[in-house]
Order: sequence, then C-alpha cells, then structure tokens
Amino acid sequence: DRSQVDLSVNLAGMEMKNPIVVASGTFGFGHEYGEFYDLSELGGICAKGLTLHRREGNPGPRIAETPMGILNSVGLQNPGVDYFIEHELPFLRQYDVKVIANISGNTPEEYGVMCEKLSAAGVDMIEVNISCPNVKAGGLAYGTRPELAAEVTEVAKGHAGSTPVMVKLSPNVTDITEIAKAVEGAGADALSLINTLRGMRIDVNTRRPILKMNTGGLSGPAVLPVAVRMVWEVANAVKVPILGMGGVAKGADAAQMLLAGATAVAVGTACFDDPYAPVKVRDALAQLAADQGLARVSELTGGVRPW
Ligand code: ORO
Repeated sequence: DRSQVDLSVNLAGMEMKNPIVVASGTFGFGHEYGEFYDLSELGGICAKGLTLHRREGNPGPRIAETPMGILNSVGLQNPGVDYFIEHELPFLRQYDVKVIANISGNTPEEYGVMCEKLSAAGVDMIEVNISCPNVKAGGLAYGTRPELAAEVTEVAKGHAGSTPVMVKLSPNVTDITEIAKAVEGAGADALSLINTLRGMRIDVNTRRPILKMNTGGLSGPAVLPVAVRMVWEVANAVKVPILGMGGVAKGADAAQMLLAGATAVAVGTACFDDPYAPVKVRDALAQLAADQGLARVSELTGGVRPW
C-alpha cells in the first residue's frame, strides 16, 4: 500500500521527506494554510517572492479567472526581505519542512544582497526569480536573455554561501534550454520551472482589459502540458535537478512532472481551488507509485519512455 512507498527526495543536497513543494506566490508565508493542516506534511514551502524593499504590488483588478486557470498581475507585493527574516521565517521554522525563499531584484547587486541576508538567516534554499511577468525592472528582462540570466545567477551564487541556489525560469521564451544551459553554466544548483505564461483577457462590453495592468501571468491546469514539455526539454539539456511546476493539481500530474525529469514537484494555483491540494497530490502520487510496484517515488524521475 501507499504507506510503504519511500517518498523522500534530494533536491540539490536539500533532503525532503516528500517531493511536494508549494509554489511561490500561492501560499503566502503559510499562515492561512496552517489553519487547515500541519505544514510539516509538505516537503517544502516556497515563500511569496521577496524584494529588497517592501512593495505594495500592482493596482487591481489583478486576478482574473480563465478556462482551467487564472491570470495574475500581483506585481510582487511583499513586506521586504528583512521583514520576512524577522517576522515570517520564525513562524515557518516551527514546522519540519524545508523553507525556500524566492527573490526578485532590480539589479544583479540586489539579488546578491538578498542572498547574503537569507543565507545568514538560514533558509534551506534560495529560489532566484528571473521570470516575473508583471514588473518592469528585473523579472522577465533577466529571464529571457541568457547572458543576463547567467549574470544574476553568478552574483546570487557568489553571495549565497553554502545555501543552494535554484533559478526559476520563464516559459515566455522560444527555447528554454538556452536559458537553462546559461544558468547551469553560471553555477545554479537547481532549476525550477515554469513561471506563468503571459496572457490577456478583455471585457467585450467595456472593451477594457480585465486586469488593470492589461496583461498577466497564466497558471493552473491549462498550462500543465506546456510545463511538462518544458521540464522534459530542460531535463534533457542540463544535469542539475529540476523542481517542476505548472498546473499540477493531481497525483498523476505530479507523476508526469517526475517522468519528464523533475526531482520534485510544486503545487501552486491548485491551492486556491482546494487548500488541501498539495497533501492530496502527495497521497495520490504515493498511491500511483504503490500501484506500479515502486519502492521509491524517486524511481519515476526521468522515467518517460522514448517512442
Ligand atoms: N506573478 C507571477 O505569475 N509570477 C511571478 O513570479 C510573480 C508574480 C507577481 O507577483 O505578480
């Protein structure tokens, strides 16, 4: 039965009791979900994206539903890295769960400063966001150019000490393996993908875009096949481990990510539909592995069979 399956995985040296992480921006700093279940049930928690200074985020409307997904233009609303370290990290540390801090900077130097602070504060991993679709500086500007993506990675690594650095890639590119290889070459310990796909909705009566910022990032089940394809492409192009995400809502979705080459899987938008989604995905993945006669869920990684 599923309780016999070994769920543990090792993501770039970070040992997790199971491969399920909650995706940055969909879990805040954990307080709200912590009222539903013990956060120690999760393998890891990616905290909402941090910047050097606090940000109010973009004006609303900044969320819109789409068929099997949502568009968001949150604009990196967050209380700033120092506030996180002082007031949010201690809360997360009460739980037996890996804590991953996600960071965005306006310059490579800002990424460096944040890495120094977060490494000193003892987070388990730093996720370098070079793929936010909703801000002018940083974000996509770095994530769509291999040289800039490499520069940010190098500076982050140079300031993160022994804390592993994972770089979060954008799907808004023609060839994601180009960016993946550049970032790996610059020293990234792991890669996470995908961030959201740029999209737009228009109200046909008012003729205005639904989102105040006109465009936003698409996530949810609608993007799963795009995400699986990109994880598979990147897994075939690099050696570093991958945290796969994008539309995962079920155990079989997580299994697809692992088979495509991911070492661990993040659940994001599905948490809005059902706060228990990450725990259900974990249990269903364990059941799937048990049904297939596997002793370890890690045996699924890269197991897709070529035609
Ligand atoms: N939204 C996303 O879809 N991805 C990010 O990395 C950041 C945001 C946001 O804060 O708007």
